[in-house]
Amino acid sequence: MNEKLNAVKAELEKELAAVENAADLENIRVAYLGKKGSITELLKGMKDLSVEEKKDFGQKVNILKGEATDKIAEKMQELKQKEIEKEINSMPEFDLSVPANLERGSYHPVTLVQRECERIFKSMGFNVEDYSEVVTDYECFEALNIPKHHPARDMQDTYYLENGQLLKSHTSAAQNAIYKKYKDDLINEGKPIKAIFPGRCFRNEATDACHENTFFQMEGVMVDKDISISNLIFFMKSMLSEVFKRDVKVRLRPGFFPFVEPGFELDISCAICGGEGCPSCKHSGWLELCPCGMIHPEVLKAGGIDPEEYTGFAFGLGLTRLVMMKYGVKDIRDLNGGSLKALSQFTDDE
Ligand code: FA5
Repeated sequence: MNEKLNAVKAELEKELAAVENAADLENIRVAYLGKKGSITELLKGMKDLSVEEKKDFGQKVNILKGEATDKIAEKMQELKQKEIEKEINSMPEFDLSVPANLERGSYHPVTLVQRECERIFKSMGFNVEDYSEVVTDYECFEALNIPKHHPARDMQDTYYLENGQLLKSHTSAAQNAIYKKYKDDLINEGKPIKAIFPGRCFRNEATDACHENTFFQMEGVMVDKDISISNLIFFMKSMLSEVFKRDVKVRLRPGFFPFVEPGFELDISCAICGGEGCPSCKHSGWLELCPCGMIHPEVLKAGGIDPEEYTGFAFGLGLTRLVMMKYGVKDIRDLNGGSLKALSQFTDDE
């Protein structure tokens, strides 16, 4: 048996030294370590040995099996590396002296409108905040007065990660962190909280001319003593007339969101059809653009702010829809389509 073992070992070493590609190496692995492989057969052949011999020989075969496994793995690594090097060497040389023939790129229209909104709000004293796209259930729902199993969650189904976190379905998910970040300045120094936070949002929903599964919103909040709906309307109007550089027709109607009370829907007259009705506005002549309202006392409390002393407004502007209205884009899906021809026509006015 020992001779057989030595012969298997010598044969394996010879074959490993000669093998030149990963496919042949895999065949070798199967031939030695597979179910019917020669090393496996050595183990099977031990049944006729005495107990003492079994102990001694079994140990030797196991050592050989371990060595064979390691050597094959090592060889596989070596062959793969060689294959990568071969591929790199076969690539055509990169000629640095060839003149570049690249056209200048352009900003995505969402970036242009986002920057425009940031500029407008900054000029009115708002901070611009950045927030993660991956958030916790608490940030996205619980801190916004949307407990587990609340029906409002149905409107915002999103993509969940295995660790329980989720891709944020609305920029409101940053509200709690913003309140906590600025509450001390508000309480101790009397500085109002004024912040906007644009961001990418995700929803598990069917797409159409005005709905995407990935889109941008821009949230805004203001908290201080005696903030009222009039402040909210003033800031909304100022922003829209600056973005459109003309008077735009808007309407305010009641809207329900568990994190505001009272809540409103701010719709904009559809700029694609002039209010006549078209697929972009679902034939209503109006497009839901910016829900808003007075921040719910429970949401302020969750952010560490006393609702008896402070009030505030919040809005969630549909940035991608604003882009559609500003530039007359009929189908929201064109904005994520990746067509450079379509996207490069937008230019920075600045
Ligand atoms: C919200 O997301 C609330 N967080 C907004 C809010 C903030 C209310 C603060 C009150 C206070 P809603 O689901 O309606 O609400 O979305 C807000 C806006 O985002 C919509 O008016 C629309 O302009 C845009 N939006 C929503 N879903 C989509 C979508 N699938 N594709 C493109 N835009 C969308």
